[in-house]
Amino acid sequence: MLSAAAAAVLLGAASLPATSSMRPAHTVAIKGFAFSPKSLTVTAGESVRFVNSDSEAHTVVADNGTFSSGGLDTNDSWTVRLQKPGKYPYFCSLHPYMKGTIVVVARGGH
Ligand SMILES: [Cu+2]
Repeated sequence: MLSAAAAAVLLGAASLPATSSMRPAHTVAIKGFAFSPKSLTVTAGESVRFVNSDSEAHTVVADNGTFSSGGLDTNDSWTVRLQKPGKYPYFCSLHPYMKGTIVVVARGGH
């Protein structure tokens, strides 16, 4: 049986609203030409916010093309929500040696 909160998340997944009241569940810092944490595990549908703290611009691009942030200048942030469980390696297209991974696990598996 679903709680009200879980039902709301499911509704959100269907219509993809990016409301400001929805706080990101996870943050990845981009600092010193690296993603931190380098590997992050989230539950399907949770938000992952990337914040660029470097003086250089960076991007966040999935190896498989699932997502692409576009250029993030200093202090810019960008949020992605992945609905499909799986492993999502990503990199910075401006500095391809910058790599990270988001692992998405299915909801309700615990
Ligand atoms: Cu970069």
